Amino acid sequence: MTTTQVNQSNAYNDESALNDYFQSLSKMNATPLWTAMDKIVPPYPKPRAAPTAWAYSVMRPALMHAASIVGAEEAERRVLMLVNEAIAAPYTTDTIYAGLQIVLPGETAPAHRHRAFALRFIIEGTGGFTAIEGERIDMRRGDVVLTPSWQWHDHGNEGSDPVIWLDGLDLPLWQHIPINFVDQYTEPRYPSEPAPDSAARIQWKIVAQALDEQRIPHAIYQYHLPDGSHLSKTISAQAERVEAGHTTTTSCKVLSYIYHVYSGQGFSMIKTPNEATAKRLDWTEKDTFAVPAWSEVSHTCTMDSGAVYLFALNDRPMIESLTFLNKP
Ligand code: 1HN
Repeated sequence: MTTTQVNQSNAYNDESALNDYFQSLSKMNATPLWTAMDKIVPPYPKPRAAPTAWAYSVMRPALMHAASIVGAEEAERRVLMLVNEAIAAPYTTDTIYAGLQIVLPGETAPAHRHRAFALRFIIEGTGGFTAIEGERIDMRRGDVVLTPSWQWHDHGNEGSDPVIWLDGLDLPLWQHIPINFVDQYTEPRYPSEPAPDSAARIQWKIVAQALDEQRIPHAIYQYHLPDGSHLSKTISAQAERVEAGHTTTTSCKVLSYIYHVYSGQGFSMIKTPNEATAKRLDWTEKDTFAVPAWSEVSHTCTMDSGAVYLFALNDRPMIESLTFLNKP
């Protein structure tokens, strides 16, 4: 036996020799793959996110509190980030960030632009607007307003009540691909003209109509741009209608979602690949909840009459462009 062979077998039997070896590796900026393989390539998908819910009855007073301690202009964006209970900000799911933003009457959230894509779902208030690259777009409840990458945008409120909306951004992606940054405009507002027909706004009435035309207990509508493409290359959105008393068929998609309840009441059962049992999240109008990737999900409308209308951000464009929308 050569000296090299003896040393090799000793190294595998003697724990302290193994530790010495691992320590010597760390000085080389190296580490064994074989002790970390199952973490790096797990035997089943392992989203870090957990099902998490944010009740509007809790979040709205917290937003009003924020509005009492910092101005919109001073804050740049006065937002409460929705932090997944299992991952630090800016992760609401592993791939999607969401936050709740408030602008008081007379305030301006100043003009800036960034690489990240944003879309907003308007929750309450009248008189709010977003100016996007010179187009001034009114924000009305249920509407979606898009802010494509690198377009100047500022927000204002010319009404008499607070305007509150849900922001959805592709921020998690840019934690891994660090090419997102912000550019501040020289003035608080970028010059803009009213643009009532802007393609950057998708009105709720169009979406609700598309859902109601599907005469089935569980209707789904995928938001799209006029050319049929997703709302961005990274994140997009869908809306769903669930009839009174109905529970949707449990389905398990590759995607992750951030749901927002436009109207109605009910609950969702969400079983992530990490848990043996499903978690029940109860929700009502204006609540928000996160659904991790690869989760088994059903939604139940608990109302006696009418239907629940759900809005959801999703990461469909990213996953689809990687060709992994369907499971193997
Ligand atoms: C942003 O620009 C807005 O324009 C909201 O309203 C949230 C979170 C991170 C980075 C930029 C907005 C944001 C953001």
